[in-house]
Amino acid sequence: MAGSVFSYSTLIQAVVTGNRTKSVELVNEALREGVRPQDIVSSGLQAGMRIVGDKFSAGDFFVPEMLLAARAVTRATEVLQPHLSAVDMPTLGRVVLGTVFGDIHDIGKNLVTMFLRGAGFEVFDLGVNIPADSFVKAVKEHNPDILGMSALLTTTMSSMSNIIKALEIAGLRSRVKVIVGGAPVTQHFAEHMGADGYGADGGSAIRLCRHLVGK
Ligand code: B1M
Repeated sequence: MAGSVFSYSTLIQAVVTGNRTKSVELVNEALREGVRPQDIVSSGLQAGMRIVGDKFSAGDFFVPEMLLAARAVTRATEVLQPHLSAVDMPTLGRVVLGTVFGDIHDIGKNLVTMFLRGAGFEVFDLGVNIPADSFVKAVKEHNPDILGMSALLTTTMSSMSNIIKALEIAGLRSRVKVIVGGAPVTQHFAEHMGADGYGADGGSAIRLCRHLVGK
């Protein structure tokens, strides 16, 4: 729209109402106006998703509304992808990442993947609903510096410790650093279950991974 000025509240509203077309249009508008992609994610897309979650908790929204909002964010994220990706950067390290078994939430994991790739990490994204043995198999196959697990449900975050145990049984635990994240996960939980680090968001995941690979 000629002469329009991007506002976060309009983008948040588009996400909350699950309006894909408007979300994409507004992200493009923000990019044209020079807004940082990272800020579009945190102050626009993620802020909208927080409101969707609150409405779901309050019983004002149901799964279909969450799904529509998720699709709007996924489309908007696709537009942001090239702006978050690294060009001709030396590889900082290799990361294998996935959402744990029983959990199909992937927006946060996809964003972390994009942020890490943007920072120069080589990332193997295993997808969602990944059982412990598939994480172990991927560590054997890709020999990563870091294994990342994402969980959005209080019922699935507990399986993260089983994956660490499975790595120990396979004799791989000392070969790979383990990081965890997702809305219900905390620093305390990460330390308690034996992870090497916790990332609250894409930016902190970058800082954490750089620290763990010593770069
Ligand atoms: Co669901 N869901 N959901 N959901 N959903 C939550 C998580 C919930 C908190 C909503 C609520 O009640 N307020 C609630 C969980 C409650 C709990 O566990 N105590 C919930 C529920 C209950 C459910 C179902 C059980 C609902 C049902 O069927 N009755 C069901 C479960 C399905 C399953 O997984 N088996 C379900 C389904 C869904 C949809 C499919 C509809 C959809 C997901 C679509 C998709 O992902 N493709 C969905 C959505 C969209 C949400 C909310 C609204 C938004 C999640 C999101 O995308 N956030 C969510 C409420 C909320 O989180 N406030 C909710 C935006 C995203 C950018 O943030 O994922 O936190 P996040 O990722 C961040 C950080 O956490 C961090 O960085 C990311 C970027 O900054 N991070 C990492 C994430 N992973 C990381 C890994 C790292 C480091 C950092 O290192 C490895």
